[in-house]
Amino acid sequence: MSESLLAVHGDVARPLSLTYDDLAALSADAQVADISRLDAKRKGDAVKLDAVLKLAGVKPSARYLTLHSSTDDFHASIPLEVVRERGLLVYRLEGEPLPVKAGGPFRFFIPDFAACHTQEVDECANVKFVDLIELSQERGQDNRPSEEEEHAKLHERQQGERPA
Ligand SMILES: Nc1nc2c(c(=O)[nH]1)N[C@H]1C(S)=C(S)[C@@H](COP(=O)(O)O)O[C@H]1N2
Ligand SMILES: [Mo]
Repeated sequence: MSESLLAVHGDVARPLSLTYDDLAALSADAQVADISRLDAKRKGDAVKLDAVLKLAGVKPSARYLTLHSSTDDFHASIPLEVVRERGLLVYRLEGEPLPVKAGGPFRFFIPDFAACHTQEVDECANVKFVDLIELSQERGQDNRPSEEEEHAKLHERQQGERPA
């Protein structure tokens, strides 16, 4: 059991606060088992972002989706339309909540991301430890590193954090 919550706020009809059990209880067509089938370097089970957005009832006014991690104050804001269909939320590994070292308890994942900071939706937008998904009309908070050097430092730090 995990007490961690994934909130969905902003331009939605029904603000949500989801647990591991809530995601696990979503219907079979919302589930994407074993994401290593999509990317050999990734592990775990996910739910479709779209299923969560439908649950929340995203308003037509929403144009941006912002992924917030208060754990390390990391944020990425991306146009909703480009991730609505293909975005995933990884939440389970081997029948347990996704561990922090794998970016859990909730990790955003876009299977076919572009290289780091090349586009609005790049690998850097695969936000780990997501605790809030915010829908808005305008672009939200985004502190993905824009400078090559700053970005290289962030990657170095993350290498250290990654499991051996
Ligand atoms: N919370 C959080 N998520 C994050 C980051 C971060 O520093 N904090 N770094 C991003 C960047 S820059 C990249 S390239 C990917 C790297 O994911 P990986 O370590 O699983 O390869 O995570 C992204 N998600
Ligand atoms: Mo990155």
